[in-house]
Amino acid sequence: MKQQIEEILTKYVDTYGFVSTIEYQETRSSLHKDDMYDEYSFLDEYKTIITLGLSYPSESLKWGKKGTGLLSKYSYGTDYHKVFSEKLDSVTKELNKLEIKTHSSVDTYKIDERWASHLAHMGFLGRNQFLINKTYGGYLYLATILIDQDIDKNIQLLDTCGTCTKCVDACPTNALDGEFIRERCISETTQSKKIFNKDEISQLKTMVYGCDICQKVCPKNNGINYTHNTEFLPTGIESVNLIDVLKMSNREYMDIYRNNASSWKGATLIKRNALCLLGNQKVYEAVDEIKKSLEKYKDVLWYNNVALEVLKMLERK
Ligand code: B12
Ligand code: SF4
Ligand code: SF4
Repeated sequence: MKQQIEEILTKYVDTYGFVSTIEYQETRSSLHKDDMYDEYSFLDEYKTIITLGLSYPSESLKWGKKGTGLLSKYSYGTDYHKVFSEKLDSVTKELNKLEIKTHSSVDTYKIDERWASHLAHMGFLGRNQFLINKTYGGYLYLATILIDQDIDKNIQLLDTCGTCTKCVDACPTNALDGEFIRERCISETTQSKKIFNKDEISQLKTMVYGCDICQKVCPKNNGINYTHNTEFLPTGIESVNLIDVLKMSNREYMDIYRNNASSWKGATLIKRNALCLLGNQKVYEAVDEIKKSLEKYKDVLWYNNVALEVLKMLERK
């Protein structure tokens, strides 16, 4: 049975692993309490978690032009949720033909995907929080399939960070000091609909969505650049003209970004991030457009607060 399952997995994903639901539940519940994954009853019907990885290219677009902002690498090309979901559908159809009961998910379900992947020996957990695979480094999207069969894990010797602290030292907001401090992470900031303080505004300089720093500096990623999953190559929309995005209606924005992973929280969030970049890049010609957008989003507190602060920055010249 294991061999049949592995033959199916090899057809659709770059790497995979197996861990028993019991090991996942026991180890995780002893490490983490009262967080968003601290509920395990859904696992009762299943015996094994298959963890799956799809690699994405590591090459970054260069930021070079005032008035623009980049999306982070994990949102280049087509939304990985869509690409992965299609692959998961194909895998589960084939598993179901073998009379295996399945439940697949990517990113959204009740499973801590990095912890499961680490237990399944698909890679080790780095200080930058990434699941780091021997072949693909941290450039790996993760997903899981629960199955009602016992499958032994493929045991591998796992790497470690050793004495390296490059990501901890490079993180501009000290989000990796000691443990991961989510509220400090710029990636979190770019995805939060909250009132920003001046510090948070000042952190968004060239990236309009996400943050790649702790992944870029990691030596375990050196020389890794797999481009065979061509869906994840940039298509041209990853370099965002900041004034143009402010001018867009929600519909115009969605027509362009619907299939991109950065759009999941909507146009207003990206526009709010664009405001920060416009302020920090001192794009003075944006003032009129910011004022218009302020009128449009007058009821959105977390937008207003940034727009007013950025106007002060640009009008202070
Ligand atoms: C919420 C979330 C976020 C939040 C919080 C991230 C975080 N570090 O917790 C925010 C918005 C900040 C975020 C940012 C990013 N994310 Co995110 N995110 C998630 C999500 C949905 C849940 C993560 C989570 O809350 N885990 C649970 C908490 C408890 O984890 P934790 O506190 O970090 O604890 C971990 C470690 O501390 C470790 N640990 C704790 N104790 C111990 C003890 C020992 C002995 C060991 C060894 C380890 C260990 O184990 C835990 C395992 O997760 C997952 C998808 C999923 N369903 O799992 C994607 C996911 C983790 N994100 C992903 C990505 C790509 C990113 C970004 C790179 C995106 C970007 N470019 O901006 C950044 C990276 C930031 C970073 N350095 O982690 C990928 C990671 C892929 C990989 N190879 O690791 C995932 C798996 C999505 C996916 N399906 O591919 N993310
Ligand atoms: S994603 Fe950026 S802000 Fe978040 S931990 Fe990594 S380097 Fe720090
Ligand atoms: S940069 Fe160094 S410390 Fe950070 S995850 Fe990579 S190897 Fe580990």
